[in-house]
Amino acid sequence: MKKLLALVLALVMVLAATSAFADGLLKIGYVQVGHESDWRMANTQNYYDVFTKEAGFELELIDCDNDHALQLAKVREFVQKDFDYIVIDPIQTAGWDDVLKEVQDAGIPCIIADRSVDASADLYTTAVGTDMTAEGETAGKWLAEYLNGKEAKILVIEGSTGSSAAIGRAEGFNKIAAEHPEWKIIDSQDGDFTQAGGQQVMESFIKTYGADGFDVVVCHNDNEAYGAMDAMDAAEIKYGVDGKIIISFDATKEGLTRTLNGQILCNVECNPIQAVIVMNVIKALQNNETVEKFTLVPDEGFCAPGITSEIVTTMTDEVLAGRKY
Ligand code: GZL
Repeated sequence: MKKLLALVLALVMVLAATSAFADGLLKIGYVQVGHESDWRMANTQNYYDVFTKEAGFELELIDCDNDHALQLAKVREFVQKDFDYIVIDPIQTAGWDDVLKEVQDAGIPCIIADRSVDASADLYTTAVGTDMTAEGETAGKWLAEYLNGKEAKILVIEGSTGSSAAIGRAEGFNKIAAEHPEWKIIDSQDGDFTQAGGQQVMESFIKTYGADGFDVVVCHNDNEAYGAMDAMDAAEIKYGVDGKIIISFDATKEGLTRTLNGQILCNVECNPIQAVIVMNVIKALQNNETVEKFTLVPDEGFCAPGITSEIVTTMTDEVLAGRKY
């Protein structure tokens, strides 16, 4: 009888320990922008690949469908669900102070990932992301190198209005454009980082300016560039080395494939593979280590074959083969 009791007791302890271990998973809430682009899907998949139960995490990722108000509401919902960490990729930079204060008052560490917010850095634990302004500058510097003093009429298909990606890329590109009076940015419209948006804006540009009214199209991401190509194909407008100059951002696998084949002449990377960096920041915080207020995710630029550049890497089959997303 005593042996049976001891066995039952041991079993109960093992079960308790097991359930305690299961409760040992770090609960991570990721409030994601949406599913607007290939970049975004790669970023989302990367979080699922990294924040696994085997790695000691329980991830809840919410797709906010590019809706800022919904994003604020979801962060507030997450505060009630006592996550160990809340990660936010902010659709737009403005309007975050109150909700970040609520997260802070709830004692939940908050990481701003990818895009940035117009809020005091005291309101969140740390941030991880790329330098979007530098990305815009890289595009401008490459164009200056490529045009080599030639005049150019430039159209811009912007990313989602109010997003730090659109703001930063415009800021960086315009800084270089200001050094080139021979350039003229004749129009700039929001394509919302989608292929449909890019096509719609390009169609309206073609209607307004005509095939001969522009020389360069700067697209704030690859999906907008694909849409712009769709519109130019329909209007039988050539692009590439002997046509309109298309500049894009993100450098996704498809975007670099179109750079390798000469459709896109310059593609500036914005690396979506950020989850490991965020995980390492979380681990450091778990170990009570001091973390930097901002961790930069490095990126680079690429141009089509046949173009020599000091600013970006010329695409080859090997470069494309080495790309992860
Ligand atoms: C940039 C990221 C942007 C991408 C787009 O860091 O936030 O959002 O450039 C995506 O493709 O939609």
